[in-house]
Amino acid sequence: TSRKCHVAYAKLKGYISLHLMTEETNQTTSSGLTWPPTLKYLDFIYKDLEHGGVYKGPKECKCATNFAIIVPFRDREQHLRFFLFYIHPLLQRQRTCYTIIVVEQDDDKTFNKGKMMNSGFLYANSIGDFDCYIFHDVDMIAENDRNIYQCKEKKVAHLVWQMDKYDYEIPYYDYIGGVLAFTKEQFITVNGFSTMYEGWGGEDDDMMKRIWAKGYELWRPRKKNIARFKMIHHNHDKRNPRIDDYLMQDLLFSAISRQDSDGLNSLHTVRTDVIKYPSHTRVKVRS
Ligand code: UD2
Ligand code: MN
Repeated sequence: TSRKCHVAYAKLKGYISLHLMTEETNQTTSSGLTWPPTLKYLDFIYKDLEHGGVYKGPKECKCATNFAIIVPFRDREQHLRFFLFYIHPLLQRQRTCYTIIVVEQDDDKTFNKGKMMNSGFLYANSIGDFDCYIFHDVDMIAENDRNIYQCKEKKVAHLVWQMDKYDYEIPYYDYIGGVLAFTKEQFITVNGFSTMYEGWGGEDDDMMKRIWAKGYELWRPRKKNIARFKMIHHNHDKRNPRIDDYLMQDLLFSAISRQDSDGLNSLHTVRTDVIKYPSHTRVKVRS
């Protein structure tokens, strides 16, 4: 099958109605299934994938692109179950090949999202050659499958524009939370995410400064209602307290001067385990 397959845009569903589907949790559906599906059941649904959440494309053609979907994770099993239920069919409808890599912080320290994402990038790099690395919050569910998951050669792609949490308005222009797509060259050039943000907040604003400092611009799907996401409702996580405001200001103030020494090249995490489930690869990392 040398024919390259490209997304059949017209066949994409557009809106996927999500409202009820992600609010009513731990229900048992009429057919007796737990909702959201258990990880065990998800492994059954995706049993035909190559283990580790690897999709190599439809039979009739060869994928034009191969993506690493990198998900920072800890203590969010229910969100992960929703995420895995929705992301596989969406990417397959978009005719792209991919590997789902869930990077789980494997210690009791404050959550460090930057370190988990950088570790995910290094792991992905060690197992294959990807055209695009998509850093994806576990609780973000695309509402419109015409939001093509993609990287851009010259710009960093931010695939979120409207979110239910903000009444589908954009919070502020240079907001880049949720789902961010880099080519390998872009991510290495910005030296990944800062590893200094222990806890909630700041690492994405820091990344915006890094992107600009290295001469990249941001790209977003412009058409209204394409880059629509639902963030599954959640409270703050116990082990991810908000970073002290003064520390966050200091870190953001020194973001550019620190960029070339704080990130991919200063990551001292330890990979403690890699488990290949049918639905995803779980990479455990001590921060
Ligand atoms: C916003 C941003 C997020 C990040 C965060 C500040 C959006 C859509 N997202 O998300 O990108 O910048 O602010 O840090 O604007 N996580 C875990 N376990 C934890 C804590 C976090 O798995 O205990 C992961 C998970 O993938 C989660 C992500 O980190 O989706 C971001 O954390 P959040 O969802 O608590 O933060 P939120 O929704 O304010
Ligand atoms: Mn969230």
